[in-house]
Amino acid sequence: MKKTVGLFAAGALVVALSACSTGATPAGSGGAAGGAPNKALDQIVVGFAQVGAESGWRTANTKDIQDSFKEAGIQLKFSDAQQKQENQISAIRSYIQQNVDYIAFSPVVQTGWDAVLGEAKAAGIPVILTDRAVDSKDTSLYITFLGSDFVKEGKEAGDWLVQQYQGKSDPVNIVQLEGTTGSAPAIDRGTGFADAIKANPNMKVVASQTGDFTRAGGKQVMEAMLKSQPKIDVVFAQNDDMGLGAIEAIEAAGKVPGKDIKIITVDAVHDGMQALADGKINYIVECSPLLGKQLIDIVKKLNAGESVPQRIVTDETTFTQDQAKEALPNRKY
Ligand code: GYE
Repeated sequence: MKKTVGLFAAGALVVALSACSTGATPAGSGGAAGGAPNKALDQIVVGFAQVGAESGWRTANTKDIQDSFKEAGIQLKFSDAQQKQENQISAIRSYIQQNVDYIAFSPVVQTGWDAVLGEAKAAGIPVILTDRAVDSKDTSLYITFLGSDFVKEGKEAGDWLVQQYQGKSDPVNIVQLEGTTGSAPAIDRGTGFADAIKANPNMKVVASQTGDFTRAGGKQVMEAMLKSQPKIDVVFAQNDDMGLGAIEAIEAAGKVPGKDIKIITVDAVHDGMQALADGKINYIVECSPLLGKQLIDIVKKLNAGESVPQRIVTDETTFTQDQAKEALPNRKY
């Protein structure tokens, strides 16, 4: 009898505690996660819902996150959504069910998250966005967004191009290989690039299509564009992998990538940097996949009851061919 009462009391305590944490966790209210859980680091559980394994960037990002959690001694539950939003939503729901302490995820597309993030909020589980943003009016659905400024990346790609053709008024025909349709980096890089070139009427994006951030996608789209476009001067690939796929298509068509057709990409992962050093790509805007340590910092701060900024922008640079040759030997990914 005594035992039964004890169990019941313990049950009541759990209910009381979770009710308390729900009330005390105003997810995304500008930073703080509410009352400090102050758990020992090895007691903290973070569920991470990754996009997939579509690119060299993603592989480096996954490795960095897994390594950083190991090093910090914080428990990580990891899932790969294979670039499907419905898989990511199920992963998040399963983390909510498992009552993890934090959910971190990189949303495959920008919209359609309000329902599941509302469920996390109701369960009192703070959500951290890494890498990609969500498009939601309700910013209380997440604590912070850690990642790059994709508009700036697109703008830097366009600025470089404008500079290359400065003083010339001949037509410059550009084709764009877009990332995953509806994803923050595809939308924002496209916006930044268009903005940078818009003052130059001779520069025209003559075709723009998604290659879904993959090498195979970039190759396929480029093959079709080489057939349908009478003259292509420049490829703007919204990531290295699609640019690398485009190089294969350009070479197969008997043209010289980097010379007959200039190529600009974003990411600066190892294979992209190698192609840049080899003269097949002309310019790369860096996008850092190394978000693991910053994610750990956020988790530690929230655990200690400290606030974090609602937006944390990653530092990054750009690379010319010469700069790539110099940077390659020390590049970690
Ligand atoms: O540029 C691309 C990846 O979201 C920043 O996703 C990331 C992008 C990255 O597939 O290679």
